[in-house]
Amino acid sequence: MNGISLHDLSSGQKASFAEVSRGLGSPQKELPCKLFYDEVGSQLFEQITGLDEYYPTRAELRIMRAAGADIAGRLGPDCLVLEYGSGSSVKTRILLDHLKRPTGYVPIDISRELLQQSADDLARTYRGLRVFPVWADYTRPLTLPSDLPVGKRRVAYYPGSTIGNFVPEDARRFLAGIAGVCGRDGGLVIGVDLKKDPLMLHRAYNDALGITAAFNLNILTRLNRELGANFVVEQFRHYAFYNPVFARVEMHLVSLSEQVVRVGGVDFQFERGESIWTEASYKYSPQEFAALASSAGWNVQQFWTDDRGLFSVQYLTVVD
Ligand code: AVI
Repeated sequence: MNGISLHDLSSGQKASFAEVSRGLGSPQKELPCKLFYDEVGSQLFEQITGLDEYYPTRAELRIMRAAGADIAGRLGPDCLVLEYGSGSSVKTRILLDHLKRPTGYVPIDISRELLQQSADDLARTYRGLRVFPVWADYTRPLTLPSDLPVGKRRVAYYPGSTIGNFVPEDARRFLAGIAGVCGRDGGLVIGVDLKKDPLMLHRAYNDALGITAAFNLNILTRLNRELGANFVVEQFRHYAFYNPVFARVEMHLVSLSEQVVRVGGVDFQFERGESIWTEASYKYSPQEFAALASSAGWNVQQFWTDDRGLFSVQYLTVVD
């Protein structure tokens, strides 16, 4: 069975040599974190979400279970739900379980396999729900399918604190873009990870089983496969730490030796100890996030948190 057909805005979604060579050619070498999510990386991320140390997914699920009915009540009946970075859509089910007559569900994701599977699963579970999966890099401006049903209002769902993976200025631009897509009366339900004990953060990104390390290092394997690079993965070390000055966890891949790596026919020199910065994961206080949202055209209407105050789910509306 082929399943629901995907709206393909992905251009094949291979790593872009231009983007990669720009990143590796910078004084602080860097790679975009969206490159984590090939098939293997997406599976590793799913494993991360179940790790003892990785508290965000469990905390967010707890909040969604406790507040799902309240959230759905605020969104109201007959809305069109757009989900950015839908992944395996586990939290979405909680929302859909409570929503009244959603006119459609539009999951948007960079990982083709996960998107196809979750779109098919959701359509099977929620009979009558119209599902319009869009395979795309949602961090870029995208034109949604023109045949989406018109609901009473458009609401976006952006769980997982993936907003933390943007530097604040890009986060502002991205949130403003969602406000434009949702339009007047639009709503946004967003998961936002909160500032906390740095040791807890450290453990969350340095798990004992080494799954986060494998997730980080997989980016090199991907470049070897897709861009004909010759990274020797064992010559790099996963290194993640919380930087309280910028309130972000930084993930790096540190070169264990002086070496030259060829990517798409171009040589890149690495000193021993030099790093490639692969991800930033910003943590916010409630006030800081409200200020960011407001600068992007959103008002925070409601804020839910778990009993330990680790994570938040927030309901925002477009400023009139
Ligand atoms: C997807 N994103 C919110 C995760 C995070 O926590 O920043 C990605 C991740 N990186 C390492 N572990 C999980």
